[in-house]
Amino acid sequence: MLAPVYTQSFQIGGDARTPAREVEVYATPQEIDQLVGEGYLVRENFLSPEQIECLRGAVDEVAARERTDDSDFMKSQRFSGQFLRHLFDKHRAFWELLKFPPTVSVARAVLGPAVQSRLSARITFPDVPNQQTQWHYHERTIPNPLPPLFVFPHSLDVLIYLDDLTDESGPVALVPRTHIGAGSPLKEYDFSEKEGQIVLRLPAGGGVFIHNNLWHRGMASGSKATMRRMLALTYSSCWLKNVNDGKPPENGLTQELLQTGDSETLELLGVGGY
Ligand SMILES: O=C(O)CCC(=O)C(=O)O
Ligand SMILES: [Fe+2]
Repeated sequence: MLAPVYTQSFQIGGDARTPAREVEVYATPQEIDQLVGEGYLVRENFLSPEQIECLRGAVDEVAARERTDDSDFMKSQRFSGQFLRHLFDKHRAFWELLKFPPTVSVARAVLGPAVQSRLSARITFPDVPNQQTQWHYHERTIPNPLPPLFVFPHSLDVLIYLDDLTDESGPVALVPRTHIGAGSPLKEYDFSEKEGQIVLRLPAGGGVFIHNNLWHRGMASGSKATMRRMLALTYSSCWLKNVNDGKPPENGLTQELLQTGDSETLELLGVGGY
């Protein structure tokens, strides 16, 4: 299993009266450099078999609850599959990932110690071929021309796969280094092969960290598609707006955590830390 490799100490605001924050980083300094420079870092073993089972059950439960007869999740050409949002609010099993050291420590190493997170999922289904997403990146906020004091929206997604990522279920593709600078805009309905693209096939429980501006796409499932459940765990500095598609549920489960959680929990939920 993954383990901490080194400790990074952060003194905030140069104020020695505030205790430094120590982060036990679950990656080597070389891996951190690769994530920052190339825009991605692969992990084959985020989760144990027990954790995979538990998270699959939670995804299935929420997916069944949200599926309706008029669900249009198979109809989108650009992003097919069923998308689930605000998952910390929808099932307690996901709380396992709220303070998950193998991911949050890496997020803190590259973004700073005060990060917030959110959790989404994408599910594609057995026996439905050609489920895929177009090329895209997540923080589509960079103006052209670039204003001189523009703050780059650095954030990090951890794509965690609860099923094997194969040619049948649909690998994930990414283009290293496309997260740097303003990049060139991608067009809608772009499924083309990109120069330098990397195609990842991974065992269940593995995944990949990506910078949120990295070009990536979920590739098409094959003619005998198998179940494919992906979790997207997103981290950003806690002072950046924590935007999630879709409305949060009324009386979501995190209401309880907001009442009882410690300061780290509140920070991870986007309350405090700034
Ligand atoms: O399913 C995948 O592998 C990637 C999906 C994706 O990029 C997304 O949902 O934003
Ligand atoms: Fe994506």
